[in-house]
Amino acid sequence: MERILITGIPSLSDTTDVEVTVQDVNDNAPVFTTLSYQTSVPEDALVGTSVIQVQASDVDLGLNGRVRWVIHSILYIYLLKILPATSRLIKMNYLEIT
Ligand SMILES: [Ca+2]
Ligand SMILES: [Ca+2]
Repeated sequence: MERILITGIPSLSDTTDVEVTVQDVNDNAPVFTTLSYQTSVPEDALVGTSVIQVQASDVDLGLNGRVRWVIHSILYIYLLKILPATSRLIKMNYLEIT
């Protein structure tokens, strides 16, 4: 809470209390807890098998601190799916190594 003073001519004045709430802006990028992950999964593992859980944090508040996961690799986009609630990567299709 801040107090504001206003003056005029002739020199009369009054004061009032003003409450200013500073809102968070999305000025921080999410940061992975670990720089890279390495794991393995059998090619005959069932669809839905958990492959790995990744983690990232964002110091912004509320929605600004929410991390959204997207798989960018064309190769893996059909093979793996990331579950937003748990940031867990699961197997979506059968993989075959020839
Ligand atoms: Ca952020
Ligand atoms: Ca912020």
